[in-house]
Amino acid sequence: MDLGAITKYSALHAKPNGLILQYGTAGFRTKAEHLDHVMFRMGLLAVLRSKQTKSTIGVMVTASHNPEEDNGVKLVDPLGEMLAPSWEEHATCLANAEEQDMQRVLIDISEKEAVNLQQDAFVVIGRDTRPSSEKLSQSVIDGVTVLGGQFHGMEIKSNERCCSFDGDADRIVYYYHDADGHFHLIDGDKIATLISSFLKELLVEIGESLNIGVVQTAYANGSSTRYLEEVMKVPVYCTKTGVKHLHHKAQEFDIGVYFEANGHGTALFSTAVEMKIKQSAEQLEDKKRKAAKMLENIIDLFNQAAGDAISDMLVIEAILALKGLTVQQWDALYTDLPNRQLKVQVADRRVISTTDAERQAVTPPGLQEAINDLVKKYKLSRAFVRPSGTEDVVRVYAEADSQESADHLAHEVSLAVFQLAGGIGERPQPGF
Ligand code: NG1
Ligand code: ZN
Repeated sequence: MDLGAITKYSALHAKPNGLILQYGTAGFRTKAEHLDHVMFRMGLLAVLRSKQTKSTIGVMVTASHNPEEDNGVKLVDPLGEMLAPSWEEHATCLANAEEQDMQRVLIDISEKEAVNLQQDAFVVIGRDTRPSSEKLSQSVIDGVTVLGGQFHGMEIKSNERCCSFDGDADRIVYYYHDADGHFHLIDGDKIATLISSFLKELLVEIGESLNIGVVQTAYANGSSTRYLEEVMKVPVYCTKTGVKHLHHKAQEFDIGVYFEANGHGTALFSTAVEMKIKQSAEQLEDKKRKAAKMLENIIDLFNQAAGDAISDMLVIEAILALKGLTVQQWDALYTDLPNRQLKVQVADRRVISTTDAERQAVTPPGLQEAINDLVKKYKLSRAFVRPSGTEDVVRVYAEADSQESADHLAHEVSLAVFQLAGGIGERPQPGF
């Protein structure tokens, strides 16, 4: 351990006097401006943990759904698990050590945990896109480097296909940056489109007339619904928000594909379908047999863990490879209608009740009429409001033929909610 270098670099990431933080389930989480020293020190700690386990350690810089001015850091053990409890204590000790005690704390941890300092160390660092995250992850890198560890920051090259999971890996989205640096999101709607179209093609090839249906929520982009119904001729159904509602509906079909726009989803196959396909795979000839085998494999992949982002990814990757589709070609299947989602604070969000899979507000009186009148002002427009099930807010969704119109419509609907459903705090302001 080059103690001289550690002291020198540590001074560049100095700890504010008297600040005490505790490593909890979410790691360290507080205002971003208080976290620089914590990041540097967690870089150091990750190297020690990596040397001790002779494995890769993860460091994730994020405050998840906390407000934008917050940030946080969490260490991830080699099997993707939470940091071992004794190391959580070391993390707290190290983060709270005053500058002059840093060296001693580091040596203590190394001795207590019998860390072989000669061992190589490897740390994978992830971060979110909040404004403070780039600089803070650089502080982690400084910590890793000063202890001689190697690290990996993933670079996104233009036009390269990327995908991300959420924290518990039950959501997936794809994305890429084009040559002009524009970000393109391929959401759950496009994923459902790719998967259901492919499954339908296989069924046609095999010659089986099994029914297939796609289940969406009101948040599905209008273009996706139109494409599925009009181009792919796949029936589409809408349910309330929440995977359990989609799952339930999808069980009504031989093959039910369901996705929320935010990437929760999977494909379900009835037992009858599985049997039929397995039989077909044995009996059919050549091309048909190949298609049946393919379908059998896809069913197996989804059945291993329904609703799991890794199965979704494997199926998507297989489909893209088999069809020879680039991510750009997939993205170009249809163009999303510009849309905007907003939140409104109200005294009691239960005053809003809905029907028609949350697309129509029944109460408070007059709200739906107001929304209808606003929607009429724009082209290709649609808007709805619903009380969130997970946050104390009313969610507003609007889409229209241009981003400007979608933004305006969402704002006007927010004002209607504020006025008619007991808004609290500041009136919704235009602009985002
Ligand atoms: P609420 O807060 O009820 O809108 C959100 C998501 C749901 C679902 C749940 C988590 C949106 C608009 N809503 O629900 O789709 O993912 O969280 O289970 O994305
Ligand atoms: Zn999740």
